Amino acid sequence: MRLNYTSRQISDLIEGKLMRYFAREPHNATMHQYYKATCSVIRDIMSELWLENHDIVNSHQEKQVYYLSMEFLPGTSLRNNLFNLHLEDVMSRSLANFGKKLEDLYAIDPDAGLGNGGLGRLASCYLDSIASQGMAGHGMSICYEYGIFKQAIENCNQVEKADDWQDLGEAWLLEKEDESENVQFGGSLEEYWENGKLRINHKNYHTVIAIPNDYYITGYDSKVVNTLRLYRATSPVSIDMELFAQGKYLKAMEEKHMAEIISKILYPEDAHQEGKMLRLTQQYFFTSAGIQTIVKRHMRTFKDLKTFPDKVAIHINDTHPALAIPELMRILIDDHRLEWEDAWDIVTRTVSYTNHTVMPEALEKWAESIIREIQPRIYSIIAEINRRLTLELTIKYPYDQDMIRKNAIIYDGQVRMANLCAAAAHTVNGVSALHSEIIKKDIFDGFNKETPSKFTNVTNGIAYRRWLCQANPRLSELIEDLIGPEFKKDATNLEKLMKFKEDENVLTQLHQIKRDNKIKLADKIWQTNAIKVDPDSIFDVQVKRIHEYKRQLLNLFHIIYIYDRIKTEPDFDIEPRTFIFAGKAAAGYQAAKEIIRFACHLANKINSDPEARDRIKIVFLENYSVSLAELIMPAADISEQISLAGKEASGTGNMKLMINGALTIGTYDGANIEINQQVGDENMFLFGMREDEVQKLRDSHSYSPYDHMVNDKHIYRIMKQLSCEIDGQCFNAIANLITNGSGGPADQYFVLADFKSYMEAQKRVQETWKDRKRWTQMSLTNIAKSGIFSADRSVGEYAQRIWGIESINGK
Ligand code: 26Q
Repeated sequence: MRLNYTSRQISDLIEGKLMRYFAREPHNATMHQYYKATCSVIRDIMSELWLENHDIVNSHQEKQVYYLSMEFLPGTSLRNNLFNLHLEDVMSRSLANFGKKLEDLYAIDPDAGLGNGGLGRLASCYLDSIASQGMAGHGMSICYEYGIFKQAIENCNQVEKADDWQDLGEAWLLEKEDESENVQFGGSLEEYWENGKLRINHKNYHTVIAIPNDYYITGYDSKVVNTLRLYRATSPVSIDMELFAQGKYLKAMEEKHMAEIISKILYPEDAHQEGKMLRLTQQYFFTSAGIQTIVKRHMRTFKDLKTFPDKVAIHINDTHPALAIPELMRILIDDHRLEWEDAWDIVTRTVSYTNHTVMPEALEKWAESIIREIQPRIYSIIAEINRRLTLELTIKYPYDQDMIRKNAIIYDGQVRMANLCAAAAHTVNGVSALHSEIIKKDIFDGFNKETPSKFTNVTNGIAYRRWLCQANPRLSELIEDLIGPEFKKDATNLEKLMKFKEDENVLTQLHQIKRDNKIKLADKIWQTNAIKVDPDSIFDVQVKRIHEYKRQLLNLFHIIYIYDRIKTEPDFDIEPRTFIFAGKAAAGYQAAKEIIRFACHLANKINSDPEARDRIKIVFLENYSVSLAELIMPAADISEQISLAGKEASGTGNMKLMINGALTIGTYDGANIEINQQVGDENMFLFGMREDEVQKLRDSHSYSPYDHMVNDKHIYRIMKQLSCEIDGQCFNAIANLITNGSGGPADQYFVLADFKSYMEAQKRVQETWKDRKRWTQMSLTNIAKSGIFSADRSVGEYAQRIWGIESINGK
């Protein structure tokens, strides 16, 4: 699909915007004004496409999916939209008419950081693929005023700075005030009889208004434009004039203030749930608004709720939007007067759910009292779902108390959101083959016995047109020269690259492109960290949130080991390496913050040691984000995916690095296993315990990190240095976590147990690097075999097996 705009036309449109919005002539407009004018022109184009597409969807009455998620991480939009609409060239020329460069606009396009990490980025990758494949599907979330904090590293400590993204990011949003919804909080319930039926009246509640801000989602070469609907909270009363008249000015504005807090900020925790009332309030706020809109839209077109599950799929991204389930029940029963059984039938045929974690501390549980306080009617519906579920189980398994203990939604005064989702969803999926098996035997053991057919796997995928074509244009061009442009629509075509495995010329070009990308990253490192790194060294990359289970410590301990060998054995054989780290720690996660401090001090120590610094370097890049990732992925030689087996649900950074030609050093965990199936043992570096071995070791209660320390001289020396030998700093808290557990189990993520195996895998990395041809062939193989990790494949599976939606392209 090509749009027919000339560069003159686009220039005229931009000029018009500059005049009308800013009263500026092109020659005296600022770069920010150009940016806003350009975004606005593109937004208009997308609006036109959206309107067209809206008509098609309505006239064909196609089924649509709504993807509910507390988080989306779109990153930047300008380049992506131009790329998708094939407008990059024409826009470049239009701006050149004013003497401006498109690249300079890209540089100021802010990241929309409305998510923490993997889960939010996955949601954005999926919206891209849904539109690219011509399907009707929309995201729904919160329009956080402040997204994920900006991370600064000051004196080796993480400092959180506010992310005021809307200053410029607002250019992409379209407020639709007329489609606002009222969300009711608090209050009490009153029962009454109506035509012989018991009805519920919810009274004395207070109302918060949810104002939609739509963010257009374009697809590659697709006429479909979908929306990500982000709700902003406000109050129906701006000032309480009664209180104002009494001179209570602050109090008079309290209600508005309290309402607006709801969409103020994204919670920065991503694997730890704390029972904070505001978090649950956020969850009910956007799910209620979203579900109200979905039902209204359906009624407007179809005028009948019976067809609802045939026309609408609602997807719950992790348990965070789980209140969508009782909310839909509430609307069907209280507002549309359906019987419980009919409402439940509709809900259970409409809702599907993805689980993203098995970490017990991340599984959402809320005190019954909190849910009751936030919305008593929602609480009463959850209690009724639970009553019916446990009654059914008691009848079916009269002697199996375990079944109820495991499956109950309400247990011990707590509401378990994962069980609510498993009870209501027609399909429950994990995000990699291993993870989908683990959830069946672990958290959903009971449900799996009861309804095994509900459970399935959809391995994650990435928006590879962003991560390869846009982030690594030179590699993308080379691929296009070699195999033609079809790979941009169907990533499995990348496999055709295999026939160039022996082509010296291609291998040389591949190496050269990687080297140039490394020079670009080296420039960035020089600008931000004032560290000079060698583009001919191995760029060894571990970029992801900082978590104990992801085991950045394993990597850091190994670096100390190498350093130690360099210091004690002057001719120790080491290929020059640059260890690159990036990632945010949740603001309240002390151990993760210590790991950052440790990495930075270790970097100071090594980078300033003349005996070591020309052989190894460490860089911690601050503020890991989608745009920083776009710079790092194309420049990586080694991809560190070293989580404890069984803990990383899937990982998606592993896929982004793979498609950019990095080789994986990884454990048998998450999607690493599927990467291994694609490339074989000979094209990656696997190490460490398997999931069943971890389980066995844990169950045996015989694991002793202390023994590893005293029996292995290298480990001993590493642990010793943690006490005050790193850049004059002490890391006793880290040493304690490993050796005695600081209250919990010692070394609960088995860092020391996997150390030796990791060290050996790292030796294999180094030996392989010495043979450049072999390395580049492995790199090519990784690119060629990465097609399966396209989000198009994942979304295709969801569409076919879970949502039941189809493409409208060509209709
Ligand atoms: C829950 C309750 C209260 C506060 C915060 C949370 C919360 C927020 C975010 C819990 C978890 C998250 C995010 C989880 C996440 O990003 N999981 C990752 O999902 C990716 C996409 O499926 C996987 O690839 C990763 O393996 C998984 O860790």
